Amino acid sequence: MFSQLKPLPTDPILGLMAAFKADTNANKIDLGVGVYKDEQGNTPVLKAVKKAEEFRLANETSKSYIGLAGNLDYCQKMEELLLGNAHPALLANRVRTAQTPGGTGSLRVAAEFIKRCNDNATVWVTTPTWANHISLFEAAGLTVKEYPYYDYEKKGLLFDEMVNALSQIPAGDVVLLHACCHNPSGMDLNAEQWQTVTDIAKAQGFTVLIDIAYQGFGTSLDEDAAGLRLLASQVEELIICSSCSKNFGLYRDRIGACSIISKDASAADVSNSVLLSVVRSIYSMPPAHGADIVSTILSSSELTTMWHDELDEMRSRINEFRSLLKEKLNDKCHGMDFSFIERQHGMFSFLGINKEQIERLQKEYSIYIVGSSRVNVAGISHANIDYFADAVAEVTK
Ligand code: PLP
Ligand code: TYF
Repeated sequence: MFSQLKPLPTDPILGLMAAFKADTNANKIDLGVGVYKDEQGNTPVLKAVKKAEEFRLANETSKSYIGLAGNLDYCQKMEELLLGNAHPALLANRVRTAQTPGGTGSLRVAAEFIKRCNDNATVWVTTPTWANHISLFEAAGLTVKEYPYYDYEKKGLLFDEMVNALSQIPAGDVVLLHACCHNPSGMDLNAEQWQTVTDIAKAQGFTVLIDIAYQGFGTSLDEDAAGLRLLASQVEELIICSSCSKNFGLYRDRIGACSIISKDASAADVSNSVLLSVVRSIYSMPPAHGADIVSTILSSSELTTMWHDELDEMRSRINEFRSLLKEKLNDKCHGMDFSFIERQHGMFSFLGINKEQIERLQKEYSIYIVGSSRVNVAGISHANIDYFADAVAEVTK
């Protein structure tokens, strides 16, 4: 039976990780996979996480099953982190949340949930988007289509084109929006644009799915969720797929959440029963560790302060290097303008260089960036920024 199988290509981003590991050049730079790195190029466990893990080791009393929705305290804390403490949707008891294995698990659960709502739903994603979005929704048997988003020429948003496209999407379809730190472009909507999109969603009646994988990496925990909170206060139904991989640095512990907002409390109970049925049919119950860590941190004011400080430090470092990178590249690459890097948010921006130049960076300089020219700004440090900017100047000459 297995002999029928044809080999499939690997994920290009994860492939870069392996190629980087195997490279013996001492000057090599990894700007590929979206993982935060400190000045030394490490991705350390956050101090707040270590403290919470110590607490857990000392206090865990059982390894019994945790239930379909996972850790309920974690689910509640995530709703508050995403929506803010006194959001009207929370006060009206319209939100139901399941702990999921990472943001990816959340998206996969959401895809099955959408399929149960409407077998014929089309999911609309930004051009471009995180490649996994497309495969995750297609894996659930949904059709995926794209709407204009990033302007590769002007390095901004194609907002008018986006508005035109969204204005044609009917009720029964789903529109995926990145809450902040758009992957891969770094280009986010401003407050006015969020309001416009919300108005279109209300007029058209389509359902919005918000993917929030970088809360706290853009401007602040609250600012990065402002668009999501606006939508949640003005539309009847919303799906939120969140991840603690980046902001808690819990990547390999696979911790995220899928939150469904319904039109009222009783509709929310129905949605919840379907959400949990989907969970049961995929993995039954999520693993406990990551959720315990997050709920321990968010239950302690001391650990929450520690986490906020560590998150602020990560964001500040990224933003510092956005500015430095812009300066160095503008300085060294004559006739090119990299000021867009400073206007974008989160770990990613497209350099806007071509395939051949990207290949030269890898072959001649051991600088690894994704084939779309997406760079992870967190991979830049004081130690490598000149080497990087000189290499970009050389290949773009
Ligand atoms: N959504 C986006 C846009 C992402 O970039 C990622 C990956 O980092 C995820 C979701 C899911 O991340 P994870 O499954 O590691 O929590
Ligand atoms: O885009 C990124 O780099 C992150 C990490 O299959 C990632 O979102 C990349 C590929 C993948 C899973 C996670």
